[in-house]
Amino acid sequence: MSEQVTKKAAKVGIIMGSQSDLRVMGDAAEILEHFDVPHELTIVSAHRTPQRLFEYAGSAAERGLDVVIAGAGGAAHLPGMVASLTPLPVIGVPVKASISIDGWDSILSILQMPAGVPVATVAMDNARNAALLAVQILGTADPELRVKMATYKQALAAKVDTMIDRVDQ
Ligand code: RP5
Repeated sequence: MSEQVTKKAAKVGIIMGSQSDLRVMGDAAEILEHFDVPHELTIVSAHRTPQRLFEYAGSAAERGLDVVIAGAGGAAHLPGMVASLTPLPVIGVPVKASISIDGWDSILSILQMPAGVPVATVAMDNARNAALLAVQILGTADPELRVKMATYKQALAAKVDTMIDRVDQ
């Protein structure tokens, strides 16, 4: 038997503006691994590699991706530019960059998209929520994934039950 492992085609693309965003964006990959969702992760900078951005976003749908998660900090044009170039849903993660004004630069440049080009924006540094939203989007056409999401939510509720047991007197 061949030793070659067949890698499933990615359904979710995780991209970020810089390697420095990985500390945040790595959480998205962890969640997708938990849900067994095939994904890819790479760096695409809107400002430093615009041609790569055009190629990535322009080919995302035909390569089989269903959702793109894009994280960036500062003047964070990456999610919006990707959204302008692909028919796929784009989820934006505002990353608090070290040179930021408390992250408001990232948040507003991702959140305040003009009408017609939506980016689903999650909380600052919350790539985990971006991945959960991606799983929920995929779940609309995948009953098995919906069941996994329901189980995930039950686990969240169970954690609160534990807190209640600890605190209630
Ligand atoms: C943005 O600038 C990146 O998304 C990152 O959040 C920020 C800082 O990038 P580095 O200077 O760390 O490469 O493009």
